[in-house]
Amino acid sequence: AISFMAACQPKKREIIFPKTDLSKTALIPKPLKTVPTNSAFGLSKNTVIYTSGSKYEQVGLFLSEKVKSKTDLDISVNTNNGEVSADRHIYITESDSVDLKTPESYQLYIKKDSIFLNAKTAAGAFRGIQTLRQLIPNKSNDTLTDHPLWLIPTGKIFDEPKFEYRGAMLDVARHFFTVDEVKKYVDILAYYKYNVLHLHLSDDQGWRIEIKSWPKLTQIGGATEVGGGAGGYYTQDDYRELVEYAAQRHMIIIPEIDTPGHTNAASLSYPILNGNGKTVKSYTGTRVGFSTFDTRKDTVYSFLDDVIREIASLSPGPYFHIGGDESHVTRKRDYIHFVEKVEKIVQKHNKQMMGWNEIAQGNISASTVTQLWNEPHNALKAAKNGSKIVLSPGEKTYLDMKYDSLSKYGLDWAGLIPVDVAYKWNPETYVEGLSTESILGIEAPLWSETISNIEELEYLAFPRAIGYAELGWSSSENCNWEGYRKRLAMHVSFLNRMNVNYYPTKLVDWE
Ligand code: TNX
Repeated sequence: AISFMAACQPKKREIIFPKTDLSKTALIPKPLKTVPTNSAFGLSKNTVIYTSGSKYEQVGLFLSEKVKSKTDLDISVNTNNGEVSADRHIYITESDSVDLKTPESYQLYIKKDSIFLNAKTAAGAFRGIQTLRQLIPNKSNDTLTDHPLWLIPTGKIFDEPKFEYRGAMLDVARHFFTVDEVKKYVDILAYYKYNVLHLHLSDDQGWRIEIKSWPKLTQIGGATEVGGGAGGYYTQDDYRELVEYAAQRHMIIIPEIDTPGHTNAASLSYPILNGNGKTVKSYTGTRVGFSTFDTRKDTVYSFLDDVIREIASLSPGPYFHIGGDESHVTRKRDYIHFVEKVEKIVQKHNKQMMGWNEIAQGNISASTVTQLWNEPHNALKAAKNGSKIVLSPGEKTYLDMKYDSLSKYGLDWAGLIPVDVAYKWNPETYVEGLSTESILGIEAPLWSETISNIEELEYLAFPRAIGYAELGWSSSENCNWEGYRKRLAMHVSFLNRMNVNYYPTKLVDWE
């Protein structure tokens, strides 16, 4: 006997999908392992997303929003709104499978009528969602059935990051970038599985974050920038908004207050901090290395205690970056005294210190993270002491270096960095003697001496930042320039849809 339910179920007509190949899709970063099964999942108005738990529901809602903007489909999350006859499901599920080795690992099983996305954490699910977004074609197939289907190739994807830290740095001090501009940058970075935005919040030319206990920092120090423009700063509410926006994309913001050099704007606001023996004047040029705090003054440390306390209280992430680079007018012993003292202040506020490679001259603790930009020997010294290293070698990862001699923006002190040079290096072997276990990850800094708005930012950042995303996430066996440049060519539609002013290098045959 046939049950009432079964008898009333409309019979699903078997659709014959065109042959697909999941392993030949243009995913960036390239997943660890892909097994194609050559059929398709038809994303349509009849698709519904189901998620486990409220954190996963946020991820589901994010997917639904992105599906809407790409296809105009309204896909509901955890409700079947009655109007649709849901016959295709996307399940986003927490899993404790041992195959999920890191918090950001995920597995994607794409079948003809369901997609299963499994992850240990919402962050892992979020990374998997980015993969799924990239698999949704730009155009629907309108001939297979009576409604449009966006055909996603079937198969399995097993994926995990190579490095736990995949960062981009933005210098908002040399030129200020608004909250909306930073959000747009975060959106694009998140699509490529970045998980860190490092904000360079202070430098000689400007101070960019409100500190309630030292208000002149933004009143005076916030009012200048390179070239004499108006500058600007984030209120603490603005900063909270950015932190929250990034958190929704499972990214952290690392605040950097650059010290003891690169401090002209702070000393202009409060001359008592100054230690270079000269009268402080506002500075809107692009020289480096002329300013320093007075490292023997107690006020400098009570100032930093206030600044770090206020910023740490706005920062859910584990790190506080103290800069530490190019302190050319600080005596070496004063510099070391300073770094060691400030490390204790950062730790007192429950953060791990981070600093540019010069900090390793001091006796820093193993929990402090050293960011390599130009001195492998200092990175090696820190690693030997148990510290983790973030790799940002100038000649490979500096987004502010020109692509070629004709580049409209950028500097060239670390060389020209065309799109292939940016991609063709292996972080795991870049520093001789530095073991993979010591490498926390990679970060691409964008210094802003030559750029002052989002179009100029995008011109320098893209497409190079997309390559660093792959170098940071994909296994080195999966990083291959010929394969990458072909996949990158297919990303124009995303970049155009996002209105990104990328540099259309001739090294890529853009679609
Ligand atoms: C060096 S890299 C700097 C910055 C400049 C940058 C320009 C580093 C830690 N310091 O102050 O903006 O070069 O490329």
